[in-house]
Amino acid sequence: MKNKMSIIGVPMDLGQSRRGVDMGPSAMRYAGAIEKLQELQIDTYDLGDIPINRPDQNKIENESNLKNLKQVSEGNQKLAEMVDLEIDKGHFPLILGGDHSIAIGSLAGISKHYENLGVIWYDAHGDLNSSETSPSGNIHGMPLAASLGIGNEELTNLYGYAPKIKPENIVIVGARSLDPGEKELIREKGIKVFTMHEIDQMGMSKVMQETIDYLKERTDGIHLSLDLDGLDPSEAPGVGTPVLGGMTYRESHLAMEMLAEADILTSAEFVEVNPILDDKNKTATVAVGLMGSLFGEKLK
Ligand code: 6HN
Ligand code: MN
Ligand code: MN
Ligand code: MN
Repeated sequence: MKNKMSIIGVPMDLGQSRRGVDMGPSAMRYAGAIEKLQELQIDTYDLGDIPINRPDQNKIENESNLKNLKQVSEGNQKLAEMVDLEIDKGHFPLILGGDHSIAIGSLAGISKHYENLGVIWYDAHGDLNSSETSPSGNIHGMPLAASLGIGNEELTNLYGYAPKIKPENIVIVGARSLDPGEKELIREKGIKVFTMHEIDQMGMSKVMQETIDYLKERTDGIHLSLDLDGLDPSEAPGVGTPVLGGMTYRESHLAMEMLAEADILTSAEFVEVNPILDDKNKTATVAVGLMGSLFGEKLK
């Protein structure tokens, strides 16, 4: 991993319907994210938060069924520019969300730099909906599809190009809530998914080893997109769309340690931390604990 890291906060809560996830970057900073990285001898540049415009309450701006499309696109455009610039400087981008709609901007800025960007999508959900298949109209359920070039053009073509990633370069880990249209897309595109069923049967160690081996041979960079709702809500309660039966804190630590050991990541993001729904900043604290393992903290 690169020794220079740029931290970019994205206080975005417009990709879904529960307010508070815009405070995710603050919650993770409060839980000691920056200090943790510095402890690990990483040269850390905290760039602060990207400004996110709020929709005008007096005006109905939405012409599509996607909630806050304009503001979500604008925020993601700024994020893409910033991420692109940091990679140009040779820095490792670490993005703090915000709801998962921000992965559209992250991937738009990152993927410019790679022919075959790999993506590890650590999440209870597939985030593979489009305007046609979405049950909610929430853009945080669409970033992976948008990055594949599927869905509303303002999202798929963000930052002026599409697609950002290829289906064969994606691995979803921890899925346990997939909508019918998402399942169909997974089948159609042959996307690799380790559901909770496979994690239970194979164990996290084997799941991560297969993920690493699979991506290592076919990609030239790997982005980790970690949605805190991938973890079980008993250990990460501060999320907007919790789903029972998730990955444990220990399994997640192991996953992060294996990624650190393999030294394959070129960027990462931690999303969906909502301190309003949380229990004494537990979820942000879990996120920072996982960052520690991901960036090389050793137990002995
Ligand atoms: N997330 N599949 C549901 C939807 O509304 O499309 C839930 C999406 C959750 C998205 O957690 O990032
Ligand atoms: Mn560039
Ligand atoms: Mn997600
Ligand atoms: Mn999720």
